[in-house]
Amino acid sequence: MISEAPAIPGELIARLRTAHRVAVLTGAGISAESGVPTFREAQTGLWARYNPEELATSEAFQRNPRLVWEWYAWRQERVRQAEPNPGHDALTAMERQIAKFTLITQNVDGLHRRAGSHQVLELHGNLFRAKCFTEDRTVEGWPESDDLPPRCPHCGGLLRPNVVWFGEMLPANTLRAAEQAAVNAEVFFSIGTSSLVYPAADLPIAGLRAGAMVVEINPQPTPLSPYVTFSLNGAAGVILPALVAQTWDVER
Ligand code: BJW
Repeated sequence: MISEAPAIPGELIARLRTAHRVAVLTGAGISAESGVPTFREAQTGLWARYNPEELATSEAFQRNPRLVWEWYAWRQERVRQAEPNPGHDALTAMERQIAKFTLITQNVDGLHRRAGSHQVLELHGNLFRAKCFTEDRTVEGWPESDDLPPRCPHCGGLLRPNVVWFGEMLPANTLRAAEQAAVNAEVFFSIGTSSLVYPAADLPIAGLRAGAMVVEINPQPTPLSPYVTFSLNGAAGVILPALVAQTWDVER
């Protein structure tokens, strides 16, 4: 991984200084420097033999609800122990500089809000919320039990994490707001995402088609890379603070 920020293109700095509308899409890579594993990297310990793509489905939950619930409980614990990193912090600083700033995240870890970002659209839900698998209603609290997953206090159905699994619809209003932000943006950032999962992966393309300058920040190339205006190759926690400091001359 590159630890020094690559030069930030002057054209990007100039565009950001006058921009009124900026949209940012983040993925698991922005939380990697907080110690939260990315979605597609190898898991550790107990979970090393499981493939996350195969656990994040309603079929997996139906087959083995306890296993899936425990995987999410393990991830919750890792996130509780994590802190936002300089990449998250730089995005909160960027929000303060831009009149209409929208932070669209695929992450379910809540770290952007913990860092202090306000305009956050959570496309894939949140690890710390639950809903009823049977009735799909959000559930705030439930009786403690040794049987996992816990049961819905309303109907007795199994509870599941309130996240979006493969084959499920994204929250309609949130997706609509994200699409609006993408097509209205003067600058669109795609940060720390493999750009493999739709409809999130379409957002930078929608921005590009509508005339945005599209900037990718990632140590690795992705399927989006050939189309972007600028690729900044490296860690978000290194590049974003440098970009904010060079653009606005502000203390974070
Ligand atoms: C760093 C870094 C550092 C490392 N700094 N970077 C069109 C075409 C083909 C398929 C489809 C399509 N439209 C829909 C589909 C189907 C499907 C899909 O996209 N499949 C693809 C895999 C092909 N999509 C869906 O099913 C979606 N629903 C839907 O479309 O509904 C309508 C519909 C229904 C039925 C049929 C058809 C349509 C739902 C998608 C839900 C995704 N859910 C998950 C799980 C959420 C809960 C959980 O966390 O457990 O969301 S899957 C997983 O992937 C998770 C992530 O949010 C998402 C994206 O992953 P992300 O964030 O990109 O992470 P990684 O690990 O892949 O990448 C990390 C990146 O960081 C890497 O690039 C690193 O290099 C980089 N990095 N360190 C910066 N320091």
